[in-house]
Amino acid sequence: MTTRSETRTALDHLLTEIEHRNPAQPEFHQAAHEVLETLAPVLAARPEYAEPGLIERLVEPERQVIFRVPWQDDKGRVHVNRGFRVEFNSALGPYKGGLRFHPSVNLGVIKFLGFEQIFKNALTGLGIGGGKGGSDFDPHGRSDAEVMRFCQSFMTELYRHIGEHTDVPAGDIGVGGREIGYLFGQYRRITNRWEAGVLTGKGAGWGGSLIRPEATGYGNVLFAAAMLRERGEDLEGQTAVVSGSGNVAIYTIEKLTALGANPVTCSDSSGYVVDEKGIDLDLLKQIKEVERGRVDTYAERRGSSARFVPGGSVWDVPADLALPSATQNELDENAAASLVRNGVKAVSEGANMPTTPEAVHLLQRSGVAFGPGKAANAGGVAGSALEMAQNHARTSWTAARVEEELSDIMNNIHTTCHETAERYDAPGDYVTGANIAGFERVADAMLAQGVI
Ligand code: NDP
Ligand code: 2IT
Repeated sequence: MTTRSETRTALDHLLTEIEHRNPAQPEFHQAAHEVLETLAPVLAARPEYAEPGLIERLVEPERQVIFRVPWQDDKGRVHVNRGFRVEFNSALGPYKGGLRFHPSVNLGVIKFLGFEQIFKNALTGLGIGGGKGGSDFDPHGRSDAEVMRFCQSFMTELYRHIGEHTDVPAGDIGVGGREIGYLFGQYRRITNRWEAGVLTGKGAGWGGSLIRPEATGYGNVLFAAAMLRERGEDLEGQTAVVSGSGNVAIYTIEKLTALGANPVTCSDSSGYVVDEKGIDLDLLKQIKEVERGRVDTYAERRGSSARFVPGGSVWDVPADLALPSATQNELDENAAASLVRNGVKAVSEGANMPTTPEAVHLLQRSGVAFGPGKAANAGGVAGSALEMAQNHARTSWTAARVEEELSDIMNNIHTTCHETAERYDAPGDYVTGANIAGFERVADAMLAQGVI
C-alpha cells in the first residue's frame, strides 16, 4: 500500500522532471503543479492509477504542431507569425479546444491551456479529448481584410491536422465568430468538404449552435450560483466584479443581470470601468462587439454613474462575487487580499487560470468559495460539444433546449466536484474535486486503451 506521503514525493519528483524537460514554459509548469499537487489522495487510494507511466503520459502531449503563418497587411507588407496546435489527449474523444490569437502566445501558453482542457472536457461528461492552439498574431487594430488573410494562411496549414473525428478547434482570446467564419471558409475551400463538425462557434445560419456564444459566461454564472446555493445563498442582490470585456465577460454580465445580481465592472488591457448603476450591456456590446473599441469609451458615453480607471486593479472594487474573465494570472495575492478585505463570498473563474496559486490558497484559507476554471468555465466547451452533436445529426436545437442542457451540465459538474472533494477529505475544495474527478475519467479511459 502506497501512502499519501510516498505518492506526494513521487509527484514532486515528476514535477521537477517536467520543469527540466519543458524549459521556459512557466504557465505549463504552473498548470501541471496545480493538477498534480492535488492527486496524491486518489493515487494512494487507487493503486491502478499509480501504474508507472500513466501520469508521465498524461503530461506529454500526443502531438504538437508548430508552423509558419505568413500574411500580407493592407499595405502589402509581409508579416510572419507562428501557429500552434497542441493535441494533448484523445482518450475520451477528438481533441477539442479553442484557438487563441494574442501576442503573448507561445508553446508554453498553448500547452497550459491544452493541459487544462483535458480535465475540463472530462468534467463535462461528454466525448471530447483535450487540445488547444493559436498564434502570436495580434488582431487589435487590424482590418477585417487583414484578419481574413491571416486566418486563411493559418488554416492553409492547420487543415491537415484537424477534422470532425480528429481535432475540433473553436474560439478563445482574439478568436470569435468573425475569425471562425474565415477559418471555416478556408477549410471548406481547401478540402472541398462541407464538414460542419470541424470547427465550433460557427454562425447560427451555417452550422453554429444557438447559445454557444453565451455558453461560457452563462455557465460560469450557473456554477457560481451553485456554489452559493451550497452555502444557503443565491445571486439575488449580490454585487459582482467582472474583469475583461470580451466574449466571456459580456455573457457573464448578461446572466448575472438576468438572475438579479449587479455586475458593476468590466475591463480590458487599458484599465477598468466601474459603473455603480450596473453595467449597461447594450452599450458595452455596441462598443466591444460592433465597434471593437476600448472600455474607456463606455465610461465616456454612459454618463455620471460610470468612471474609467486607467491601469489599476478591478479587484479593488468592493463586491460579493468576483468573476475573472480576461486572462491567466490576472488575480494575484494582493488582489485576493483586497477582495477578502471587502468581504467577497465567491470567486468563479471564467478565464483559464486567472488566479495565481498564492491567491487561490489565500481565498480558500479565508473561507471564500473558489470555483476553478476547469469546472466553472466548462460551459463553453460543453456548448461546443452540443454544437458537434447537432452537426453530426444535421439538425439544430432551440435556444431553450441548449440552455437546459447547459444548465444540467453545469449543475452536474458542480455536484461532481463537490462530492469528489468530500470523498477525498477536502470538503468545499473545488480545486481538488475538479482535478480528481477530471483525472479519474481520463485515467480510466487511458488505462482501458493500453499504453499508447
Ligand atoms: P476575448 O478575446 O473575447 O476577450 C478577452 C478580454 O480579456 C478582452 O477584454 C481583453 O482586453 C482582455 N485581455 C486579454 N488578454 C489580456 C491581458 N494580457 N491583459 C489584460 N487584459 C487582457 O476572449 P474570451 O472572452 O473568449 O476569453 C477570456 C478568457 O476566458 C480567456 O482566459 C479564455 O481562455 C477563457 N475562456 C474562453 C472561452 C470561450 O468560449 N471563449 C471558454 C472558456 C474559457 P484587450 O482587448 O485589451 O486585450
Ligand atoms: O478554454 C476553453 O474551454 C475554450 N476556449 C472553449 C473551447 C471550445 O472548444 O469550445
